[in-house]
Amino acid sequence: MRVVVVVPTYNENDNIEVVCRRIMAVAPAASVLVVDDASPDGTAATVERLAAEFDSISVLRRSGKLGLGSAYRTGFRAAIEAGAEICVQIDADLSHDTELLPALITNVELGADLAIGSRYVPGGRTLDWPSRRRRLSRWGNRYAAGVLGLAVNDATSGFRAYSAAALERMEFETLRAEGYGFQVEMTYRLVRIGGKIVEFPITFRDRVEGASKMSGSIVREATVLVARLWVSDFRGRRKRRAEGR
Ligand SMILES: Nc1nc2c(ncn2[C@@H]2O[C@H](COP(=O)(O)OP(=O)(O)OP(=O)(O)O)[C@@H](O)[C@H]2O)c(=O)[nH]1
Ligand SMILES: [Mg+2]
Repeated sequence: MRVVVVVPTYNENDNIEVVCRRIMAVAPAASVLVVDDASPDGTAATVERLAAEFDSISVLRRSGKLGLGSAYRTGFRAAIEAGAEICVQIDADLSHDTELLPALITNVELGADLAIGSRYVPGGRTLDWPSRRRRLSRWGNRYAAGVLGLAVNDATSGFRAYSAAALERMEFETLRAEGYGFQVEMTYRLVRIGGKIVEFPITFRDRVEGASKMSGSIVREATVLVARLWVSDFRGRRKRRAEGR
């Protein structure tokens, strides 16, 4: 199946060449689409240099820092238009193990609508994160899964593969969240349309180069979003009950 790996970047010049080369090494048949938000550190120029070497690497330059969620929405649409049947998500900061890309892709080829590289299934791990950050991620996941009734252990993971058909069915472009909320909202929407999710264990490593874009506003966005999804779910259930369905 045709695979496009979408890599969102903001100031990842110290990482992007390594991650692109690693992807090409483990998944030579895939294409890489970097979605760069006018990174001041020249990330897009580095990708253009790589694109001259590899036909299957390209960069989509956006005008400014418009957010992770919208970078993926734009990237998925461009990938599907270019013929992708599977759209992969991976961070540019080498936190995700590119060696596991073939496993992500195979899971979708075998029928999953979404394959998640998960830190919170047996065998999954997070290395080098300070305990505060670890707790935030763990509790964020418990909160989202508990409130929304998602049978998913790592709904905030950004290492995933979707079937393009499922992305279309879930109308991904109507979603609005940006940070971790984006991953949760996508997972929730996929569950609601009856999509099939497979999780498998990964080891997540903290970034070595570059700065994190994680912020208080991203955590707030995700917290409010989960509550909002719960309210709309509750209203939907009440309405269906009242209509006797
Ligand atoms: N295009 C684009 N990419 C972004 C934006 N914000 C973050 N990214 C990229 O999204 C990926 C994940 O961002 P990180 O800063 O690593 O965030 P994180 O992994 O949640 O946090 P850390 O673990 O602290 O690094 C990286 O490849 C970033 O460069 C954005 O606004 N636009
Ligand atoms: Mg990161």
